[in-house]
Amino acid sequence: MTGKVWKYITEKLESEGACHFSLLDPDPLSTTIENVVEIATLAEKAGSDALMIGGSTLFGVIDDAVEKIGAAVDIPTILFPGNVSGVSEQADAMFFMTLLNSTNPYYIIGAQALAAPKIKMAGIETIAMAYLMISPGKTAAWVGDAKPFPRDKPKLPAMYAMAAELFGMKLVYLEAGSGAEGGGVPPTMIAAVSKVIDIPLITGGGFNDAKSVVSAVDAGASIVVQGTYLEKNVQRDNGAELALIVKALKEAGAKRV
Ligand code: 1GP
Repeated sequence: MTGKVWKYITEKLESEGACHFSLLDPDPLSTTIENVVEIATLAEKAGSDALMIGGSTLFGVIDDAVEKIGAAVDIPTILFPGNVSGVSEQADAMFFMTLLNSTNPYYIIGAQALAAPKIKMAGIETIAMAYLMISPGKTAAWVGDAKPFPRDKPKLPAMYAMAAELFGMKLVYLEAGSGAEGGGVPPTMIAAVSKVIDIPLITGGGFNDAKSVVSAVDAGASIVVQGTYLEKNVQRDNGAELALIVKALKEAGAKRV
């Protein structure tokens, strides 16, 4: 059954060509819930289309953060779990992810199986997503026992993305890792992967300015995720620069409608 959030995403992609998602990591060791809620409201004000909530090294329970973020915004809250600890009934939906280039079956199917009963019983909307780790991969690659694809080998994620589509997954995520250097996943890789699949491609990890975000969309990404940029900048100017980044993304997306 198609859920509300998936419908929202597909309708947005159809009418606007591309979406901007904001990643929030409510980790009490490095931030407060109040701070994350403020970033969330500024992201929404700047035009970001949805909030992803999660992280690889989640300390504590995220229910409270998801509930408070959800109460403060109208855009969807989507869980982006790094493990079973990232599941919350408070979110509008969750990316049901499999780290396909992990070397450890736990991150491909083990954690998902352990979380499945709770997710089914709670009736959380799930969006099946192939998660592909691109070098450097950062913390997520280390935690997920991944063998990140080299940045100059686009055929490797292209094959995995095709397999994901054949498995019936709804999205393919090319992840360079939060805080990745080098301006995100290379546009050549995004182009090579998006060309061989008919499902939307989402990418994140190191997209810190309008130029890299627009390059990703021009190369074929449907959704670009920013996390670190928001944490570092969005409160500085009340989201003014983020609004320009989102505007540039939408202009690039409009060319594809
Ligand atoms: C990480 O792709 C996301 O999972 C976002 O990365 O924090 O570098 O924006 P950044």
